[in-house]
Amino acid sequence: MIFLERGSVKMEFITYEAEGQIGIITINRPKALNALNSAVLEELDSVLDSIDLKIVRALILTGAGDKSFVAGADIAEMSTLTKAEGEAFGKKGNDVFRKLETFPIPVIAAVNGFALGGGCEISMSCDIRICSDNAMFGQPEVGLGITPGFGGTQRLARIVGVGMAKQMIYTARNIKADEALRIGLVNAVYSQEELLPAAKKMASGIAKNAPIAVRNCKKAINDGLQTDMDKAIVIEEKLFGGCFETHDQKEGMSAFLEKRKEKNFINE
Ligand code: DAK
Repeated sequence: MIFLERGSVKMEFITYEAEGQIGIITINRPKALNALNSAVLEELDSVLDSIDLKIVRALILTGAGDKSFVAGADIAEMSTLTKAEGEAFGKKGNDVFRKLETFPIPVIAAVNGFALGGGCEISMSCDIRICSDNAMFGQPEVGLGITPGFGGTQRLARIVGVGMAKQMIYTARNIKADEALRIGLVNAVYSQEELLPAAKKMASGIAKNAPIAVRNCKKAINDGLQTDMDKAIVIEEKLFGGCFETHDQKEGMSAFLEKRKEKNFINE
């Protein structure tokens, strides 16, 4: 891992740029359309550990180039795996995807092309997906003789509903950006040039808000979805209560009462 200025990092397949309160992770393996092999997954895991959460308030995940976000798990690497190795590979992916999903700050997937198999799955581990007009989503695994192995059977159904998820997974049919928008897999579609600026604008909008409150919202939504409504409401109550007595809660409410637009949220 090479540490560059201002918290940026360069690895073989991952680059991380810190732009103030926003972090941008780029998966950079153009020869294989940014497919996820073990090394990419390990680097992604390390880069997440290296992010300074005192400073960074929102993350963007994207792929290098203008053709592919992530074209899936690496088929060449998977092709020779034994059952045990397949399970270990699945665990490596699932652990890092879960780290992304439960990462304390919001993560926006800026999907700039193919998001197939593990690529669609990694985008679904992010909080929010936006894409370019050349994006293509799909879970082609059953055509390769396997099931989605990085959470696709679970997250797709939660995001787009059971019927549509089953249709996409059983037919292995890829869908274009406009259909992904229609079924709610992405929140917005941009031209390729506009995608990253739009992701940065959204990330900046998030970063302007009280960071502890934003983190608690992420946790409340994620944890609440895992349980029934009675328990989910208690989760919300605790995280709501957790915001009180913080500097930022006092600052946010004082600014309102003083009719002041500028707010100084300090993440404390
Ligand atoms: N893996 C490895 N290499 C890939 C790749 C992939 N997923 N996708 C593309 N590449 C490589 C191609 O082999 C090619 O390499 P060279 O031949 O040049 O050396 C290079 O990237 C450019 O690709 P193409 O020449 O094919 O480019 P095209 O524009 O013609 O086509 C494409 C682009 C994205 C439509 C096509 O490459 C494609 O269909 N790629 C495969 C997409 C796919 O099926 N993805 C899903 C992979 S399966 C599990 C864990 C994980 C998973 C499952 C189980 N467990 C352990 C439980 C996840 C599975 C998947 O993700």
